[in-house]
Amino acid sequence: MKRTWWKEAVVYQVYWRSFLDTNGDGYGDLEGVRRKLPYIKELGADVIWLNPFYVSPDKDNGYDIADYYSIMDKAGTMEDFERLLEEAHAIGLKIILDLVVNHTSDQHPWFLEAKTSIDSPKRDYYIWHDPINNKEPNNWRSYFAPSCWEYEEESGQYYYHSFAVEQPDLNWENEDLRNEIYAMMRFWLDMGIDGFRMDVINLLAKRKDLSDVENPYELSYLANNPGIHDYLQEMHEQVLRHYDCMTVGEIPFVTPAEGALYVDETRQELDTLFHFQIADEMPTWDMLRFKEIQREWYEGLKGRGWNSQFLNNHDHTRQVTRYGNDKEHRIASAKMLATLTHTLPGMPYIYQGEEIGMTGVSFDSIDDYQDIAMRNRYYEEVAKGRAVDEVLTSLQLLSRDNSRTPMQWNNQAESGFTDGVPWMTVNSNYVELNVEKDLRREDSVFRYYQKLIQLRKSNDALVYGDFKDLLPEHPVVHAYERRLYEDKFVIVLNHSDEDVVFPLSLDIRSSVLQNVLNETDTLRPYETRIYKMN
Ligand code: TEU
Ligand code: CA
Repeated sequence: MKRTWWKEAVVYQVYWRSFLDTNGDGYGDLEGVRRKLPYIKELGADVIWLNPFYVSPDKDNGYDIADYYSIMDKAGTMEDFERLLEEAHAIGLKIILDLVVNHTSDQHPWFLEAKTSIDSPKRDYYIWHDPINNKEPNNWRSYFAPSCWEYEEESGQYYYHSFAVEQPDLNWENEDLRNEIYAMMRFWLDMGIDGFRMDVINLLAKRKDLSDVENPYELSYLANNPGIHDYLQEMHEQVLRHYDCMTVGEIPFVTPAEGALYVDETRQELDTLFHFQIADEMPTWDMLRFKEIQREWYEGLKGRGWNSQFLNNHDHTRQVTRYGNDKEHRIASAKMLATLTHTLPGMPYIYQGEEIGMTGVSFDSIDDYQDIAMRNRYYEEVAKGRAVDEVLTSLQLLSRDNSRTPMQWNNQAESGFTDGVPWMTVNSNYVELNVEKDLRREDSVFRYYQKLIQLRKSNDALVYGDFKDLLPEHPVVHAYERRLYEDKFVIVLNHSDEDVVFPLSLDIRSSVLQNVLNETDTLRPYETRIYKMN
């Protein structure tokens, strides 16, 4: 496929509010990101994705935007952002921003105006419906609430929200609204940003048939509705094609066939996507399913469009906790998972802290959890009469707060994240698990990431090479090759707590990168080897 800078890039996701606090208010900030640019550069990343920092009541940590053109106080000022962007560019790092245009905050001036009367010109920027039989129009749930309809007293109508009540969905059928969004995108692109990560971008078009669904919990009816590709093609035509930028769409509920419609290069919509087949279908590791998902996406996008690889982010529990073994084999399994995201086909994404193998948390009380998704669900279930302990335990493993605890920089107070009181409790393992320690050790997770990234950068086969699963049926070993012309790599890894016999015949002592010191024909727990075959 055609070469582009972004296909070769590694993205580092910065959840800035948990990254580095420089003014003692307990929240990370843009100035903190700026100070750590050399760190991100040293790791080897090329692009930084910043989670939303726009003015927001912060009910959903910035995903409820009240002003697309200014920066919230917690994050800093526009000057801070301009300085960050300039210094990033000066050292060869690009920055992409979160584009959240499926919904706004209920405090956005558009919504405040829309609420005032049915005749307000902004009314149609949102989605309204009369009650049916004196209640919600149907049984659809939202991501964060029992219904996607919220009653608005003054007008006697319901408004539609795919997420929290405080996040009303925008009406993309309205042309004025679409033009406002395109203008806003141009504003940031003209400032020099390098692209967008597009929040739930496949939710923009809404289902027209309002009948009840059989299983409201399954939520896929919120996404991929007719009209979505028209909006994305228009957005490309109006905005994206005029800039040298990259776009990655957050696209839940897609199979490879549907995913290809978003990223097929001839269709002029998005560059790449996050699909959630792993995150949503694998609460814990499932090797055969994982292999199948990788094969299907490779085949589905082959020669057409570009995938992304990630195993965690700010919404999904840290990968070493969810998919590795964060107790006996934390370091080996963190390196093994890294190898997967950096050598399978697609752009690798690193979520801050992953590069030192940070782990998830389980707090004892709901009061320590901040995540609106978890809190709303907790209170909904408790109200049904379920025992509080049982509800808490059932929500812990997948709570979004698992990945939102502050970055662990060193073993000083609050892990060096803040001089004040952190907005969210620091994981108590920071004394042993922190950046400073990893930087001192040659065999650390951080050093392994560096080597992995360098290996990928110096070998096009790991970026553009064909993919072949060598052991589709093996329950714990994943072995696959990446081949570009005469260059071939074989990656072999053992995803288990037990030793296994090395299952391929090749010169086992010639690996170019390995996460465990071992040259025998037995793979140790989580052992991973990369071989270059010529
Ligand atoms: O997340 C949307 C979301 O919840 C899903 O994409 C989910 O991760 C997926 O279906 C897999 O389970 C985005 C943001 O990342 C999140 O932080 C926001 O809360 C949400 O949109 C609303 O803006
Ligand atoms: Ca701060």
